Amino acid sequence: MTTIKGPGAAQTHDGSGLRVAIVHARWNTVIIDQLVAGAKKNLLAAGVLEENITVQTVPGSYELPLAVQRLYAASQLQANSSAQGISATDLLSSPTAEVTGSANAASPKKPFDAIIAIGVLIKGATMHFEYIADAVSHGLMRVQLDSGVPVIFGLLTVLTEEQGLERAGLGNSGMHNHGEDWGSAAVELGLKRRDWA
Ligand code: DLZ
Repeated sequence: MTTIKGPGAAQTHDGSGLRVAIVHARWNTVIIDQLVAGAKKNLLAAGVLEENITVQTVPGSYELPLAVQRLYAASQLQANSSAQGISATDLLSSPTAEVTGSANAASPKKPFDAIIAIGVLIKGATMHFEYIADAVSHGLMRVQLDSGVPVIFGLLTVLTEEQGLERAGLGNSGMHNHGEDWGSAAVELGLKRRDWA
């Protein structure tokens, strides 16, 4: 079945000069892993260097806004710091932080050009879903507007597991992996934000 819904024709952008973070929740890991892989795939396809992609996890989606805010602040501090070798983990002072990629590298790094926040909320029997979805949506928008860094909204708010699997490209309907769109959006916004500075 054809549909008019979607991000439109793919655009080509050169992401080779960009530094991007992916922050993802660990709830609903099967779906999350696929979304993260899709985002990373399109970042790499646009030329973003593997070493310039940082992946960090948080327990659940509710933790995403703070993690995005602190990660971006840490990357700014890191860029401004004359003390080379200060790690993002040190700056975040987070006992549970798990940083992969080059956020720990001793070489100076520029602040992130975009951050992709990925979570999967699946509606349950209580009001948890509504409260978390609302708080995270507003929180991520607030971080984006307060900081000026593009925060890509990779929060799936689905009613069933099947809906989540479909949107990660794991269903039977042929729906594509939405994580890929988020990777592309991060590159486009990371570049356009420079033009809009
Ligand atoms: C508690 C909770 C529930 C019920 N469902 C989800 C979910 O579907 N997706 C998700 O990312 N996180 C969920 N969480 C965990 C919260 O986001 C959060 O991690 C905890 O409430 C601790 O703050």
